[in-house]
Amino acid sequence: MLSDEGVRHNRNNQRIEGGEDMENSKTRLLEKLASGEAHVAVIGLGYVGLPLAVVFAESGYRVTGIDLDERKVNAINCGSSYIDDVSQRSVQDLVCQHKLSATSDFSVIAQCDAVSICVPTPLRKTGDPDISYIVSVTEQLAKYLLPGMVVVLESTTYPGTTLEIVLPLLSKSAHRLKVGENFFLAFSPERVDPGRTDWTTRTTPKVIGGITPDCLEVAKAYYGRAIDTLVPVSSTEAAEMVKLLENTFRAVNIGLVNEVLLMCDRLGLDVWEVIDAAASKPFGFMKFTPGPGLGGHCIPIDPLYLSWKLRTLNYTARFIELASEVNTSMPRYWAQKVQDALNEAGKPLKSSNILVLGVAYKKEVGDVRESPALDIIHDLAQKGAVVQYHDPHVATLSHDGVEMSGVSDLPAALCEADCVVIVTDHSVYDWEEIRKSSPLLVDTRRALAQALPQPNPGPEQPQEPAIQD
Ligand code: SAJ
Repeated sequence: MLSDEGVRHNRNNQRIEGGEDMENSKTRLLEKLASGEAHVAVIGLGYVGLPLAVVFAESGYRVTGIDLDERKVNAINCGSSYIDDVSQRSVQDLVCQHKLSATSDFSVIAQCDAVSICVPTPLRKTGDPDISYIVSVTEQLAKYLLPGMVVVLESTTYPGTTLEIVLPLLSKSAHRLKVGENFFLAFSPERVDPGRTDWTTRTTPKVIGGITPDCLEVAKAYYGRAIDTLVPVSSTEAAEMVKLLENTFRAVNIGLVNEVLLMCDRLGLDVWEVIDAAASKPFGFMKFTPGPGLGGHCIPIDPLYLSWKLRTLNYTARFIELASEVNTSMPRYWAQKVQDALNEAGKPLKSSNILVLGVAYKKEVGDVRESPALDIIHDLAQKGAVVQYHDPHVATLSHDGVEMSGVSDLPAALCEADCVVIVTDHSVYDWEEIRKSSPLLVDTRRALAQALPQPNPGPEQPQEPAIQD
């Protein structure tokens, strides 16, 4: 966070003109936020932006969502939600009450008091951060930014983005803006966990850091109306780092538990038994589970934003890079398990019918971004297997230029498969039925443990083989 001196220094870097009455800018903005009469813009209406727009509108603000995807804009203006975690009813009611609308026209920002930016931060093909969405949206925003406004960046990014990239772009505005004086800038990372219902956008504590103390004060007033618990930190860089720690923590621990699986495989131990027993420790242990690899557009990617930033500072973030190496090796491990299972059954992988159960990156969602299932399908197909998939949440998918449609007749597909590989353990699956119908099974999630307990077959009865892992 820039101190007051920093702001004065910052001011010297900016053209100064007969200034807006600074104190008034802040006071008037705080009054609008407190009364709920503020008009808010949310840029980016995906799984983060739409829930945020809804919770802002429900708190009393008038909200205009901005997105370049006309389908999203039209859906919202028709009172329809395209995000599973946002009910149709909530969008419909808010649109009818004129508390929520959407547009692809950035000029609406000139009528707003507050703006939140919720755009993607993917990786480039080189593996480096791609903040082009943040830059392009900020350049648009700068055209319409006026004194007396607050801007909050939510997109997960490396420490320094808000201060070093967003602030200079916004300061190019024609309106002699002075951060912390007549406009306010903060960073507040999103913590949306798709599919989760126990913690929502409103109830999940939200970290927030400002460029200056006044920026933090205004951003807290902006978010405090809609979010139950705010967690203020000393700067935007600290807030950016908090988010990366959260997701790096997950990626590294998932990498560790995947390596424990590889170890147990070589030791002839049941990794699930080991983890379940370790999880009985009431303190000092947090359970993570091995699986097919690391999917989603956050956990596999966010830590690489941090390791990239540290490389620019001549530091190698070894845990991040090692975890990424282990996690990205898991699809190949499981494809080999399928080949081994078929081999045990005297069948070549080549030309065998493989059914992949679940292709979403985790259960109960329909998102296939970075899903390890795609790599497993790719590996098996490359070895000559005939691969189909079933996923109740994913009707079609395209990967490596290959378009696939999920099978619709699951019972038939189970019987026709030479091997079934469980990749995503959606709750809707009848695991007992799958266990009984599949000639050969590879279970990357220990989903079959959810099958009904088998009646005790009595002494000396052979257990049906279900290849676990
Ligand atoms: N996974 C494992 N083993 C585990 C946990 C997860 O293999 O023990 C896998 C999952 O199958 C999935 C990937 O890791 O492929 C990511 O899992 P996730 O539950 O972290 O899923 P995300 O990326 O949808 O959500 C996370 C959020 N998750 C939780 O906090 C539980 C949260 O960290 C962020 O809000 C969100 O990413 C984000 O947007 O950053």
